[in-house]
Amino acid sequence: INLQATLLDQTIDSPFLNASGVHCQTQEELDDLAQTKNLGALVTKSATLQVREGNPNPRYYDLPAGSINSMGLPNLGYEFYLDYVTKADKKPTILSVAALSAADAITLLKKIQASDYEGPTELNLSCPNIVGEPQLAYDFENTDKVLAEVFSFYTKPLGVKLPPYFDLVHFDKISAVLNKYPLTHVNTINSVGNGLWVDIETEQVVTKAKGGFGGVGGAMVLPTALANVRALRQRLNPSIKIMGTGGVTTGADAFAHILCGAELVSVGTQVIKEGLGAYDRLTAELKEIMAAKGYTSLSDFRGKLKEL
Ligand code: RRO
Repeated sequence: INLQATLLDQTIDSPFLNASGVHCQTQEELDDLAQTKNLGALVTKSATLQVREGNPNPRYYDLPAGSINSMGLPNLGYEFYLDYVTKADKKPTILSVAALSAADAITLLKKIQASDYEGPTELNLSCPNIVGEPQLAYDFENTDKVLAEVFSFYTKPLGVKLPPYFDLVHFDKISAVLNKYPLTHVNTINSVGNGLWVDIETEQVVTKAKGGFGGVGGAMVLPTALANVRALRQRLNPSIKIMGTGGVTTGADAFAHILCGAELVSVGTQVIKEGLGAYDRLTAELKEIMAAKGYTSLSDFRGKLKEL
């Protein structure tokens, strides 16, 4: 059994990625990822033009079946991450950049276009935790405008990170926009934005910023993640690969993402809870399912979900 997958034109030995934001903010964390077995590629924390401290603590909270976060885009600034990915040679790496505003996105991508970096970049159109800023990809017209401007000058490999959609019409609309552009990939889903958790004992919310509203991840978002991978795979040009993110806690969950059409599978909340060893367990579990079914490669079942 081999778990080979591709990232752009590179063959990688495992379909597993970290989810952006998880264990990828500092040099030390990135070095840990670079040395993690059974992690096929890594993605950096979404970067902004300037260094950001992020939202006040508490800003991450474990839930019984997932997590809620209101990190607020803490990061070391794009120059640090651009330098890291340009030098990185241990593992294929994706540079994530966050569009706090349309103008920022353009400025950031112009800097990447002008740099020596030729690898994949992912434009995060879906951070739910910036005070006063909506998630850009819920505004289809504005997303179209930003991408039109981006691709008027950008010629390097570029994908986008999307928020979850919940209506089939919305899948149609975002796909019609994305299909106009030479995107390498779409990463779906970001956390389910603006959830809320209540601590019964203290009668309080559990994260500080935005009155406790935050992005929900982990097991409880798996059906939403699978729906987004499937619905987008059915609508996007075949040249746009799908990176499946959301709700993966077992090898079976990763198998389901790939069956829905994911090329790569990212793991976030579960890695926070279990540590980087999670990738070894997930890999063993995925291989066990494939062996039982007689599959020897991911392409034997990728996208082949059956309907009733
Ligand atoms: O930093 C965050 O608060 C954050 C980001 Br940028 C994102 O894209 N998704 C998320 O759940 N948290």
